[in-house]
Amino acid sequence: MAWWHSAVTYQIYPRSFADSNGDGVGDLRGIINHVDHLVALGVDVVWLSPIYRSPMDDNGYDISDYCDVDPSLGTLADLDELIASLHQHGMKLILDMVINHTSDEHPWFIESRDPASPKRDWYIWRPAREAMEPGTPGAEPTNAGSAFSGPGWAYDPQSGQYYLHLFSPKQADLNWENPEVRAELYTMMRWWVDRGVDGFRLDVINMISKTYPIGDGPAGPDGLCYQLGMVANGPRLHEFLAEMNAAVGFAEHELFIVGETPGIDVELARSFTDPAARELDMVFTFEHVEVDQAGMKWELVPLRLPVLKATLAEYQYGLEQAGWNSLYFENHDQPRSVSRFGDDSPAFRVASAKTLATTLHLLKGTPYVYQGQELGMTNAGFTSIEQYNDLESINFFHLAVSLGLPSEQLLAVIAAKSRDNARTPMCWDAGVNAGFTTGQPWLPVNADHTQINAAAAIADPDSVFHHYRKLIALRHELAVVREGRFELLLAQDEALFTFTRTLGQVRLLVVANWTSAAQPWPWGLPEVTGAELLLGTHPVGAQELSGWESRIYRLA
Ligand code: TEU
Repeated sequence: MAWWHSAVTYQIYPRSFADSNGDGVGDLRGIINHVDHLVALGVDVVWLSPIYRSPMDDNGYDISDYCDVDPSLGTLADLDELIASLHQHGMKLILDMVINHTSDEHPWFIESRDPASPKRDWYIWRPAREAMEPGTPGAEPTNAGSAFSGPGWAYDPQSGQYYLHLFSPKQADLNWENPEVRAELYTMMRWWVDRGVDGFRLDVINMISKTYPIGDGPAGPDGLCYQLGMVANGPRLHEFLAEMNAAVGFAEHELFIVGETPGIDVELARSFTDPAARELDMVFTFEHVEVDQAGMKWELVPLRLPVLKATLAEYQYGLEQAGWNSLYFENHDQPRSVSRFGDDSPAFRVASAKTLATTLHLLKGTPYVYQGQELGMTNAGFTSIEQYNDLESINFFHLAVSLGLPSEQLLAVIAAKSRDNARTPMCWDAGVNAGFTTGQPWLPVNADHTQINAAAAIADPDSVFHHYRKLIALRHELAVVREGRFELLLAQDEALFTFTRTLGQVRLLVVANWTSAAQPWPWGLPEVTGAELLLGTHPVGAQELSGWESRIYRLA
């Protein structure tokens, strides 16, 4: 059994975790100062969102130097100290590796802009669309759209051609068809392994192999094709992943490797994470975080629990024989789950945050806790576009306004789904700026930090924090939680999420009420008389479940 089968991972978004020098931006020293919080929670692996030198167009997912730390976040020495501190406490650290694209300020790209440069072919350059004046609207080589709205090609007057950028124009896609590019990236990744890093989260890794020739696709309202899948999951993906695994020594060094793979299905997930393939250990899939949208993320639809259950169950069953799941409801790209899937009203915030955690952490796979999730932090509640920092949200707003959509409606949708909901500063206490900084925070602190903060949660034995601590301890103690076979029950129930986990003679039953209304104890569940209640959110009384109540039983 791989070591990460019993691990729980904690994701840190460095800009928003803790600021140690009062400049309003979180930093590595701030993380070092709070390692005790991670120890108290009991997590095993820390995933750091990008800390490399970057113009911060996309908050670090636009790297200009892979082998240095951005001065706004600290120094290489700080990172060494953090790695040493985590290792000293028995924890591991994985870095976020963004190798589908670099910043347009990376020396490689700057060189590549010269058509005669040996690095020209390190990126994806194309001439303007036939018979079109380069640099004019519509002259882009294809109608590929960027994930951040607008064309996915940018014109470079210096070389008279366009380069591909599936994200912002300041994130130029690398040409992985070029073996020099791959070799250089593997060398860089080995450099980090030699420095003590225990693994990587690989950003949009299923986009490194493009499907060529890149052509026009079905046009959206602005004439562009936003189906990234058109370009992703190319024919050489497995080859590149296996090559990277061998070249960097993923399996050899038992590194923790999780790939972010938007737009894949369960078959692809199994093919990437089957240990026999020696490609990835696990992947982040997106189907379960797209159940409350129709097509694009901004087209909201009400969550139907049977749909979410079916999606999660498909991956539980699909990766039972081979492969391994990543379990998450939150990260730096998703809104806060208690506001999205739960009920963040004062009456139900704590119970729903706990019950979302119970449901996720008792599934089979490696759970991810995103900073603040262990406190039940809520969405930001921004009301004007000026409050946002995230280019995905801002660009979408302006595109939609230009297409005639009313800004109030747009602000409501963005308030619900924006990535900035996850990026507001971590709330450490009820003080000024929630103890995040002594300066002016780069993003507003949640107004409800006076109630929702780490100090209050740790002081309250019945808090969301201590519920997470108990769930993490259950995974460490019980093999059935780590390895038990999953079975969904009452699949069509609109209110309850119930399932069992079985390993040998040991069987667990999880019953979770995903509504704010009390629900009668359902028919058809295994008998709980004589069962041991391992963890519950409410005092167990009547044959009913209170709003957002959940229970974990070890059946007799
Ligand atoms: O995200 C890729 C990705 O799938 C996201 O764009 C996602 O679809 C979107 O944010 C949902 O709102 C990764 C990183 O996690 C993200 O932070 C980066 O912006 C992006 O890649 C480019 O590096």
